Amino acid sequence: MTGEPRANLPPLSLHVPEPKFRPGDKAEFSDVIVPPAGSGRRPDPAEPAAQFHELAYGLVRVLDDEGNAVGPWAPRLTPDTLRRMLRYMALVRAFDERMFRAQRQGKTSFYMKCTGEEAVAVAATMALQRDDMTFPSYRQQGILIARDWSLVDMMNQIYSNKGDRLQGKQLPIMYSTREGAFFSISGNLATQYPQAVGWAMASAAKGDTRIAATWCGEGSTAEGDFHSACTFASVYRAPVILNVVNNQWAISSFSGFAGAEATTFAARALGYGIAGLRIDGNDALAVYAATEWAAERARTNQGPTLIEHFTYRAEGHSTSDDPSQYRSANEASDWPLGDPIARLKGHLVRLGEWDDERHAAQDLELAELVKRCQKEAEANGILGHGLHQPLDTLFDGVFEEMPWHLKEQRAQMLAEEEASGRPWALKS
Ligand SMILES: Cc1ncc(C[n+]2csc(CCOP(=O)(O)OP(=O)(O)O)c2C)c(N)n1
Ligand SMILES: [Mg+2]
Repeated sequence: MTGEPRANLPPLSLHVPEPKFRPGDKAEFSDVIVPPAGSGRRPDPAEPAAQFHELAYGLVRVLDDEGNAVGPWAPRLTPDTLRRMLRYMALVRAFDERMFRAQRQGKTSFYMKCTGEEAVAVAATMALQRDDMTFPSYRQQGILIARDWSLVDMMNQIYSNKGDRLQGKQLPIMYSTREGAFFSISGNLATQYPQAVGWAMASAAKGDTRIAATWCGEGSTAEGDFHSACTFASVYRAPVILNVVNNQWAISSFSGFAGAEATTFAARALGYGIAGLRIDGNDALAVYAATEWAAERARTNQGPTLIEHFTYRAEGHSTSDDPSQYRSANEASDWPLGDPIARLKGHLVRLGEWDDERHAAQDLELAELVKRCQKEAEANGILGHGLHQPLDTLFDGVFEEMPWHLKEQRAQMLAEEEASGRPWALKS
C-alpha cells in the first residue's frame, strides 16, 4: 500500500463543527425546535427502553408561554411547594451573585455560577429523597441549597478559611458532604458518572432503597467515563438517574464538538438500552416531573434513565472566562426557552399564588440573608489573607492510612519550616 490517493475517488475530508454565531453576529434561534408545552407522551415508568425514541429526540415541556402547567407531565405540586422551589432557585442566584462579586473583590480565587440553569439542580433535588445520593458536577450548587445546607459552610469552603471542613484541600466550590448526600466534586470531568453508577450498584447489591443521581455537562459526554458508566448502568439496571446538562457550551467550545450537530444527548441513551428523556431544562416543572418519573423507575428496579436538560449557560463558564470573546452578545437574552426563575414565577402569578411585590421583597430578603452569611463566613478568614490551615494538616484526611512517601514528605516539610523560623505555621 502506498500513500497515493486514487484518481477515481473523491479525496476524503473531515467535518469540523463551527458555531453558528460568533462575537459581532446577531444570534437567531429560529431553527431551535420548541414543541408546545404538554405535547410529550408520559410513558409508564416500566416501559422498555426501546420505546423512548420520540422522547429522546423531542422536548418535554410543562409550562406554556402563559404560565400554565399543561399536559401529562404536569406534576401537580401544591402552591407551597412551588413557592419553596422558586425561593431555592432565587437563593441560588443571590448566592452566585454575591460569591462572584467576592471573587472580583479578591476574597477568593475562583467561582462558578449556574445562572440560567437553576431549575436543573433545584427541581431535581426536590423530586428526590433527602438521602438519595448525588454525584454532581461543579454547576449543581442548587442541590445543597435545596437540601437547606448551611450557606456559611459553603462559603467557608469557597474562602478555604478556618471553618473549611476540607481544610483548603479543594478548589473553591468543590464541596463535599456525606451528611448532605453530596459526593465530593472532582475537577476531572465525568469521573462522577462511573462513581454514581458504582454507588447505585452497591446500593442495590446491599438491598438498600436509596438511589443515585449524577449530573455532567454536554461537553463532558465526550469523556470515556460517560460511556463506560452508561454500559454498567444498562447491563446491571443500576438504580441511577444520569443527567446531562446541555447548556450549549463547554467553556468556549460549542455543543457541536460533543456531538450535538449529529444527534441529541438524550439519544445517547438509546444505544445503551437506557430510557432517554430530552426535556426543557428551563422549565422547573418539567425537571421535577422527569426526575420524579426516573426516580420511580429506578426505585422499582426498572433501570436507569438518562435525562438531557436542554438549557443555556447565561453567563461565563467561571470567573476565569470571558464569553464575549467567543459567542454572540445576544445569545443569553434571546434564548428561546427563557429564564427558569421568571417562568416559575409566572406560573405562580398565573395561579394567583404570587405577585411582583412579594417577589421583589423575597429578592431583597435573600440578598440580605446571603450578605449576613457572608459576614459570618468571613469572620473565619478569606483566601489570600495568611494561612488558615496549619501546615501540619496538609497531608491529613486524604488517605485512611498515610502512605510512607507522604509521611516522609510531611517530615521534610516540617523540618524545613522549623528551620525557616516561622513556627506559627506549624501549630494545629
Ligand atoms: C478531563 C478534563 N478535561 C478537561 C477539563 C477542562 N475543563 C473544565 S470545565 C470544561 C468544560 C466542560 O463543559 P461541559 O461538560 O459542557 O460543562 P459546563 O461547564 O458547561 O457545565 C473543561 C473542558 C477538565 N477539567 N477535565
Ligand atoms: Mg456545557
